[in-house]
Amino acid sequence: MVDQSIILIGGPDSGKTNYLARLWKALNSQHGVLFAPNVPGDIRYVEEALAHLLQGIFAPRSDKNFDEIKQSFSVPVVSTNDPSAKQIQVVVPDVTGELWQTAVETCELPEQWMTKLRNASGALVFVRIGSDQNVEPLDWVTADQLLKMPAVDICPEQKDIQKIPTQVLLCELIRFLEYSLAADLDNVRPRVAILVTAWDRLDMESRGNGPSAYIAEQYPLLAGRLNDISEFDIRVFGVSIVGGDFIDPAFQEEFFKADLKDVGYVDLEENGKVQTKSDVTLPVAWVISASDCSEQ
Ligand SMILES: Nc1nc2c(ncn2[C@@H]2O[C@H](COP(=O)(O)OP(=O)(O)O)[C@@H](O)[C@H]2O)c(=O)[nH]1
Ligand SMILES: [Mg+2]
Repeated sequence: MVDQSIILIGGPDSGKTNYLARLWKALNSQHGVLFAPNVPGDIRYVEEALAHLLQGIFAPRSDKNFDEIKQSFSVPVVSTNDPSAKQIQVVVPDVTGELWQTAVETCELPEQWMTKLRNASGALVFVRIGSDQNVEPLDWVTADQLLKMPAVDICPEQKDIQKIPTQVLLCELIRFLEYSLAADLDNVRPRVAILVTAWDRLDMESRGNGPSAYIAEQYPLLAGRLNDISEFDIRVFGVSIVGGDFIDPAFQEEFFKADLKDVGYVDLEENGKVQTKSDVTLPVAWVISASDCSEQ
C-alpha cells in the first residue's frame, strides 16, 4: 500500500469537517471514482460528524480543545474503475481552522505541522460561501471609523476590520504550501485543490460561471496569486455536500426522502465548460492522482 497524506487547510467555519463526513459516506458506499475497500480503525470523529448529516443538520463546529491528532482521518482508498490497483492510504488531518489563522497572524506554523506539510503530496484548501467568519478587505466604507481623526473607540462590529481579510489569509496559506508542500518527498509534483464549499448557496447564474470565476470575482488577490504558482498544480472545485442548505425546511424535507449517498455534488471546469458531477470524492481523487512524477 502506498501512503499519501493530504492536508486540509482553511480558516474556521470553512466546511472542512462536514466535507470529510460526506467524503467518508461516498468512499464507504462505493459511489464515486474512489472507494474504501475496508473500514479504517478509529473514525469515530468522522462518524460523529456523519451522524449529524443523517439527522438533517450540518455537523457543528468542532470543540477547540479536541485533541488535534484524533481529528485525523486515515483511510485506504482504491480507484473504483480499477479495484486491483494498489491501495492508497489517504491520511487527512483535520486541523482546527484556528491553527491556520494563528499561523498566518504570527507568520509561524508549529514545527509538527510544517513537517506534515513537507511530507504531504497535496492539499485541499477550503473557502466557504456565506461564512460569517469571512472577512472582507478594508475599503473606504468599512474603514470609515478608522479614518476619523482623532481616533475613536472602535465599536464591536468595526473590530472585524482589524482581522486579516479572508483572501489575504488564503494567499498566506498558499505561501506556506509553496514553501513546504511535498518538500521532503522525491519525484512528487504536489496538487492543490481549492474547494469552494456551500456552493449550493450561490445563485444559478454565478454557479454557471464556475468556481474559478467565483474566486476571480470574490477574491481577486487570491486568483492572481494562483495564476502565479509554479510549485504545484491547482484546480478549483465548487462543492455542495448535500445539494442544499438545511436552513431551508423545504430542502430538508426533500433531503429526508433521499439517501445521503445520492445527494451533493461537485462543480468543476472541464474542456472549458462547467460540469456538475454527483461525486464528492473527485477533488481528493484529483489531488492523489499523478502526483508521482517518476511514473509519468
Ligand atoms: N449550505 C451549505 N453549508 C455548508 C456546506 N458545508 C458546510 N456548510 C456550512 O459550514 C459550516 C461550517 O462547516 P464545518 O465543516 O464545521 O467547517 P470547519 O470549521 O472548517 O470544519 C457548517 O455548519 C454549515 O453551516 C454545504 O455543502 N452547504
Ligand atoms: Mg472542523
